[in-house]
Amino acid sequence: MQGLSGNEFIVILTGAGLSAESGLGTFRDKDGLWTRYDLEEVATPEGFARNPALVHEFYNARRANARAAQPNAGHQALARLQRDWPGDVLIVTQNVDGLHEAAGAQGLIHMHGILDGALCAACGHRWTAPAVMAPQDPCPACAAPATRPDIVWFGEMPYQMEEIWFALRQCDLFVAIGTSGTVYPAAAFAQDAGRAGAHCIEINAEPSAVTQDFDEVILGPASQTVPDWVASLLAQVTRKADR
Ligand code: BV8
Repeated sequence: MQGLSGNEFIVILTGAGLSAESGLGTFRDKDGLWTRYDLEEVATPEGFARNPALVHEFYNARRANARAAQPNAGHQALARLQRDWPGDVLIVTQNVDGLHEAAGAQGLIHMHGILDGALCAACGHRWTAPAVMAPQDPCPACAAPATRPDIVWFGEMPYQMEEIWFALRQCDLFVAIGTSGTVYPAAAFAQDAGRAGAHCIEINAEPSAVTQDFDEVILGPASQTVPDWVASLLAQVTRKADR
C-alpha cells in the first residue's frame, strides 16, 4: 500500500501461521492440532466438564512447547513496526503463545486467552499458570478445585471484543497474518474493518477462507513476507522524514 502518511492507525490480527515457523503447530494445516485432537473434547467447556484431566494434559503439552519456542522474524518485525511507526499499531492475536510479548510487542490483545494464564472457574481469579495444571488444583484465592487454562473455548465469548470492534471501526489499515479465516468472530474482522473504510491486507501461506474480504493478498512464509511488508511501510515513513 503506497502513499501512507505514517499517522495511519493499523490493526493487525495474527493466527497460528505466524507462530508456525517458531515450531508451534497450526490447527488446520497438515498434521495440525485439530487433525490429531477432537476440538469438541479439548477446546469446549463441555469437553472440559466431561474430562478435565484430558484438557489439562492437552494444554500442559502446548504450554511446554510454547515456553520452549522463540519468536521468529515475523514476530520481531511486528514489534519493530509498533516501535517505529508514528501512528498507533494494535496487535489482536488469536494465538495463545507468548511469542509476541517475547519479541517486545506493546499494544497486544489475546482474544483467545493465553497458555501462561490460569483462571478459577469459581471466583474468576487469574494467575500465572504453573507448568503442569491438574483438575484438583485449588484456586490460590478461593481454594475451590475449579482451575482451568485461561483459554477461550468454542462457544465462549472471546476477550475484549468491545475494544476490538471499536478499533476495527477506527483503523485505516487492517492486516490479517497467518489465519485461516475459519473461526468467528475473528474471521469477520476484515469485513468489519473494510465496511468502516479500512484498507485490508491478507498475509498468508495461501489464500484464507475469507480472502475475498481483502483488498490485497501477500503470499509466502510469514518469517519472510512480514519483515518485507514492515520494511516497505517504514521506508515510506523514512522517505518522508528525509525530505
Ligand atoms: C463465540 C482456543 C459467541 C485456544 C480457539 C456453535 C456454537 C457456538 C459458537 C459457534 C457455533 N458455530 C460456530 C460458532 C462460532 C465459533 C466458530 O467460529 N466455530 C468455527 C469452527 C466454525 N466461534 C466460537 O465459538 C468463538 N466464540 O462465537 O462466542 C460470540 C460471538 C461473537 C461475539 C461474542 C461471542 C470462540 C472461538 C475461539 C475458540 N478457541 N482456540 C487454543 O486452544 O489455541 S480457536 C482456534 O482456531 C485457535 O485458537 C485459533 O485462534 C483459531 C483460528 O485458527 P488459526 O489461527 O487461523 O489457525 P489455522 O490452523 O486454522 O490456520 C493457520 C493459517 O496459517 C492457515 O491459513 C495457513 O495457510 C497459514 N500458515 C501456515 N503456515 C504459515 C502460514 N501463514 C504464513 N506463514 C506460515 N509459515
